[in-house]
Amino acid sequence: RREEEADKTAKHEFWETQPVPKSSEEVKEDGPLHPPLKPEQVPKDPYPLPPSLSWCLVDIEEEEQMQEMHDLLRDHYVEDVDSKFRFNYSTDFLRWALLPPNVRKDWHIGVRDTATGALVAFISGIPVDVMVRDKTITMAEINFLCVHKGLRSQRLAPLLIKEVTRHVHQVGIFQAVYTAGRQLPKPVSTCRYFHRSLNPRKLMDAGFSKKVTGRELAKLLSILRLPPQTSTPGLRPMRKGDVSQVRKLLNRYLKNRCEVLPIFKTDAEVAHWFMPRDDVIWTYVVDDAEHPGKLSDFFSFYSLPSSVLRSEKNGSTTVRGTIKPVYLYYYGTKTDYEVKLTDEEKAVCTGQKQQKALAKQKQNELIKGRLVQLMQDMLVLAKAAGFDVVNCLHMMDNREFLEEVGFGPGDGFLRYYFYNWRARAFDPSKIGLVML
Ligand code: NHW
Repeated sequence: RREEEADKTAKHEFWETQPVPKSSEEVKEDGPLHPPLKPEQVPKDPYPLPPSLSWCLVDIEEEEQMQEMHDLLRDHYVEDVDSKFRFNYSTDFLRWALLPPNVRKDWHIGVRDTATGALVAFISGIPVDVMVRDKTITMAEINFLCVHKGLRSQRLAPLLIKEVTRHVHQVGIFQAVYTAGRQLPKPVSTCRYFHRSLNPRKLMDAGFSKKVTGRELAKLLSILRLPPQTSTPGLRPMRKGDVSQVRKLLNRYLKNRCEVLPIFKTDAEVAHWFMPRDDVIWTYVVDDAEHPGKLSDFFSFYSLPSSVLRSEKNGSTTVRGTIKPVYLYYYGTKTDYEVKLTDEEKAVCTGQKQQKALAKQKQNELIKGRLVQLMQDMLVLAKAAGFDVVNCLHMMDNREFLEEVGFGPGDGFLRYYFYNWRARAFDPSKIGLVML
């Protein structure tokens, strides 16, 4: 809140020139800030860079270029406020995140040092259909904006953003979605990070969680203890033959529960985003014992390690280890299908409105119970796979199970933004789009 208030009067030399609402604006209606541009209104040439720097496309299907991009992010991407941790995305993860079936390879944009050829900055986008309340909009999902530490505060980020915007405009797309930890004009939602520790001792040693010893530690270890095996009958890893059912389950669940959600139009997209990949993404389905082959639920999580940093006397940082978190990705359950009221309930609750409210309440209770069970199993699987902590945001239906399965609130927040789309604010539980 403090950051939001401060931002109302902050000066944003760049963002003030962009089609986003001002931080002080009270958004009352959804809609674009500017209409689609005509092809001749989209600049043909790249934005000028200082002569020491040059634009390039980064072809991440080429092993060497992928490695360069990976190394740039490994050494210069997102850190926490105290510079204790830095995301360390694997090359397999980046391939997953940036090469979906509908990839636009000219949205993988880099900046090189003209003299040495070294990659010093990057920004990327992937196309995504996002439903925002009742509208489905084709957008660019922008991610992995990164400038080498030696080139910070030189207004390179605005150039990267304008350049990717130009490429996106060229194919007739005029909206984007992005997230950032920091406050900018103007978030449509602010979600808090929650953490569920699986390996408390390691997290304490790494400085990720508060150190406790003796009795307190024993108590914590006992609270966090997990059963050795999962408990949901029919739970198994997702297979190729599950793709189309997962697609229907997921689209339906998100539409029913959220107001900002991706639409998975094809099986190919679902196969890309959900089929298990070693050390990247895990998806489990529940193969209903009563109707074999009919899936009733699924959930997924992905691995994103963080380097543990040590600050040196000269102000630089070195890596002193790695923590292995998984992040909750999407899930869906059929538990929300047709909630029927009993005759007794109907007799007590006669008005149509009241009955609808009661049905909704029953639905929420059912979903909550089911999610608690599924997420407990997710923790068991993540622990068995050797992970240290499960992270997620306070979004979708997550608040229904966070406390029950031992998540606690963290210090971090993730803010959701649209470019050229004004939207009234969303409660975090209405956000159904997970950004990697
Ligand atoms: S958020 C992760 C961003 N990356 C990092 O935090 C990595 C570490 N930091 C850096 O590499 C996920 C640099 O600090 C960066 C800024 C590059 C962040 N989003 O060059 P200057 C994403 O990737 C504004 C948006 O001097 P710098 C999403 C800042 O407010 N704007 O700063 C990315 C200021 O503008 P202002 C950000 O520190 C979404 C200006 O940049 C920002 O050397 C991008 C300063 O530039 C951020 N995270 O480099 C938007 N961080 O107006 C996409 C700073 O306040 C928009 N700034 O003066 C949509 C485009 C497509 C549209 C299609 C229709």
